[in-house]
Amino acid sequence: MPNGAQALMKTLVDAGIEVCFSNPGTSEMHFVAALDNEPKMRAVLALFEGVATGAADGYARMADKPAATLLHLGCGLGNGLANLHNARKGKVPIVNIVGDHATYHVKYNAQLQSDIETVARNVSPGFVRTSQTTEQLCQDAAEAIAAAKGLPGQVATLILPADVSWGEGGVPCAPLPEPELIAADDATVQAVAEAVRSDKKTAILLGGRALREPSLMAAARIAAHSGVKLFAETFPTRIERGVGLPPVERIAYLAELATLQLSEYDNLILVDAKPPVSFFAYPGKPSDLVPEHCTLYTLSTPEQDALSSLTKLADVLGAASAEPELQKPARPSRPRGKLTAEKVCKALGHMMPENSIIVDEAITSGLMLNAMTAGAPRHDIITLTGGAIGQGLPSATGAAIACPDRPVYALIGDGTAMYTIQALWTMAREQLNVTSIIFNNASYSILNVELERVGAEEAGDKAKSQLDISGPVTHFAQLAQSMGVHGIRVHTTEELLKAMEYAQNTPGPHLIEAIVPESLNGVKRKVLPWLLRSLPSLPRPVTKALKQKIAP
Ligand SMILES: Cc1ncc(C[n+]2csc(CCOP(=O)(O)OP(=O)(O)O)c2C)c(N)n1
Ligand SMILES: [Mg+2]
Repeated sequence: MPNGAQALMKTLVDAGIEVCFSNPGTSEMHFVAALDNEPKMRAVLALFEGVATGAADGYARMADKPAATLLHLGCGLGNGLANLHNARKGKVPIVNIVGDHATYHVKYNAQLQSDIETVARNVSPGFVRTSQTTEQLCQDAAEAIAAAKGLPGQVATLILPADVSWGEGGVPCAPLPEPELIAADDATVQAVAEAVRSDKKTAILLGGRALREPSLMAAARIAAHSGVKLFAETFPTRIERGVGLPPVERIAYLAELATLQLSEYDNLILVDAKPPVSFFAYPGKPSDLVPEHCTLYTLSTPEQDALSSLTKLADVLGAASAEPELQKPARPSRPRGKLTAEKVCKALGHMMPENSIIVDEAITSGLMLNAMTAGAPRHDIITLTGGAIGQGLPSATGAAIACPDRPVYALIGDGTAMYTIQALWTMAREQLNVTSIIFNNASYSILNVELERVGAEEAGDKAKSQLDISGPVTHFAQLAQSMGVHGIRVHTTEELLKAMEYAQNTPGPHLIEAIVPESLNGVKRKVLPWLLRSLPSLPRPVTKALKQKIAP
């Protein structure tokens, strides 16, 4: 008879969970020992729990199945919470295994004793369970896995007391049957089809899994046939794009620009997406970005299957054989001159190979990323779904483990990079094909923009110092070297291109630290809030041109 941990390991791999991102402690030792009995389980050590959880997120986005995390009690789980939050918002499946004290030890309130379930509930509202007996453990695990994998994907947390783990008499459990995918019902499809056929201006907002190729193609056929506009949500979990795929305009991060994008539509059809809302509240500005005159329709919810719902809609509209608009090749030219964040994005668009995976956590330095890569060969972009920074380097780690044959580019702000910089160590240890590009602008630049936008203009030196990371300036290339990652600092566009070419031709992880000015600095930063405020009073062609300039 296996012990609990051994049976749990078998239950996990039988359900297709083959990677465990771990940061263990004493209470997880039997699980750690059980790794040796299970050749199908790959164990990947992370030096901070936020790296383990972010890697599990990036892995699942690319592998289309969950990984497990192994975390140490409430404190370990707490350290991993921000990236579990990003996974939750992205509807990404993850199975957390959180070790706990032995059941009989709890009453002594030892040092690490804490309320793990309360910590877990925030990111795992649909499934938190403390397994009570070794016999029951694997049934609990199978249910956790099923909860994580069902639509919408979610974070499931299984708490594993040490005695349940080491106890004899574990019984591996076969995977539970996969639930059937449910398409939108006929009445809903008919109502949406009527909206599309009406003479009102109609847009479809695609989110979640609707941003993957099959759904995009179905939506693009509908667009080609019926003239509806296609939008993508602001922060896609994973969007497939580039040459040969339908181009889709993303809703802008800046609420004023999003309002502008949506203002001309009378109907908005949601497909695996929420109605757009402002990222933050700003004094005197609306939170709800759907125009008042606009009618909302939901073709399919995150619990339903976007692809079969869109296919049904296309059939009802007679759009099934329409010729979709597809992106043509259009790479930017090789950048030259002074190095800027925009030129880094341009260099990427110029040279990235087909099937690249881009993890975008470049914050203000990535303003031009979408435009510069739109006509590049086919690729995926992963974004910061929950707004909790420190996701990019871990996520790139997980994506590279899911897709070892695909180049991964992690585009990361310098402030953001410092939250989970330990991911570099895991990239080196696992020899992952990740090129991390850090935009060192020595600033929390976006917060300086936000400072002006929220109207807190009287900020003095003490306030401004909280948004300034220029003293000391972090040396990311040296940090990378110290963790076994080839690292180089570049000051010019030529140096950047050389470093990118070297990274492309040399397997294993690389870090390129680009010393760049802030994308929104000086006059631009001062003018932006004023410009955004005046958008509603400007003529439409002018506002469209401005949107194109600020956030193409
Ligand atoms: C977990 C978490 N902590 C803090 C923040 C607030 N925050 C948003 S962006 C940012 C700084 C980003 O700086 P950087 O990565 O350098 O990008 P830049 O603004 O310079 O483009 C901070 C601290 C957040 N979003 N999430
Ligand atoms: Mg910065």
